[in-house]
Amino acid sequence: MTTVRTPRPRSIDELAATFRDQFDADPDGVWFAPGRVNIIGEHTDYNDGFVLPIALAEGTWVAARRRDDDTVRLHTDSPDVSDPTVTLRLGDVHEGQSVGWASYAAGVGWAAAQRGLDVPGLDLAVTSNVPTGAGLSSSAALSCGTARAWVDLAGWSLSDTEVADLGRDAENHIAGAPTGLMDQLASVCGQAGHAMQIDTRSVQITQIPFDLTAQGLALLVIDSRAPHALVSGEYAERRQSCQEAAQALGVSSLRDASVSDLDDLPDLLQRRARHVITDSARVEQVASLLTDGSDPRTIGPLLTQSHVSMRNDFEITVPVTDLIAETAVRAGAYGARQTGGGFGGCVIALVDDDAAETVAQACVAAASAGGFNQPTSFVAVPSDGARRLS
Ligand code: GAF
Repeated sequence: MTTVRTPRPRSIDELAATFRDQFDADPDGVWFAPGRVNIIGEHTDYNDGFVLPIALAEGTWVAARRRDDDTVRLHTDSPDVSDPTVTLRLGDVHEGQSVGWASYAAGVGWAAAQRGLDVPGLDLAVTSNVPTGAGLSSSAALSCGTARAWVDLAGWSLSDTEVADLGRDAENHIAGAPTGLMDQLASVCGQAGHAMQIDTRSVQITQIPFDLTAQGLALLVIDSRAPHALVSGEYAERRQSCQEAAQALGVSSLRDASVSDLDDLPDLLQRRARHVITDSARVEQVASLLTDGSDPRTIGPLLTQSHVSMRNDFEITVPVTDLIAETAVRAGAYGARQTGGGFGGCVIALVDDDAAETVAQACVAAASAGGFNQPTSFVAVPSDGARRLS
């Protein structure tokens, strides 16, 4: 039995047919925005640090049609939501008032209006092959796919960073998840065959060639199926701790602190800050190894160190992701770590491509022996960012 399975891409024709069923008209176009995997640098983005994500081939497809009023009608085929069809007026979308899953799409219109843009209503039908709550940025895929569609249909002239910002504002102000900008930048700015080293302070993106296949390697994504939620209190609590640590150190963000500054902080803040500072440094180390001609296998131990730092210092891993990361390394991975916001979701493992199946099966066996959900696995392929497809 094959354990590693590529998620099925969605068909544009099927999505257009769904759109016609829902809205009795053809869409003006279809857009796509990817989810992401973060290779390293976790919870560093809201501390002005470095991150290193790739955009995935998996993502969200958005069929959209411009309206001549301020109504937004949305439909999803996701089985995970109780209200797949939502109708609202843009004027009724307010900061701090979530409208459930629709917040990630309608919130983009709200964010555009905040910038003084003229915002037309839209009809939208969406479908996705990124699992929700798996730490693969299904929400950024929805908000950035919608943002790309809105930009094109409204004729706004915005930079890629400004498009990503619309997505983040939807997430922060309407959905109520206090995230940084990494996921939206990855979803908008991804390039096939590259990882993005992002300096989140200057919002400078360096595209680094990341063609593992050419080296006989694969980045295996193992979904623990222990769902995480960024709107729950834990993510906000970590963000708050980082702010407190920076304040106690007299710096504007942890980007300006070093590990040697932390001795006088209370133990908890010391550990939180140490994770952020060391993980941001690990991004720079991984980026150097990937650009100086080193064998990419040499990044493996840094991935594993990142997991240990998230487990011991930042405390955002859970028993099943610890088990999967340890099992992957024992089964032959060069390194493995939980990716994304944490508290469940996916583990990534750097493996020889002919070892992917063995490593995935070892993780299934270990999870089953531990009484956890059966993990699912696929190989991540660095892909292009949000774009119009038709
Ligand atoms: C989530 C957030 F959305 C990102 O901004 C980032 O903080 C990440 O968690 C952790 O690195 O994906």
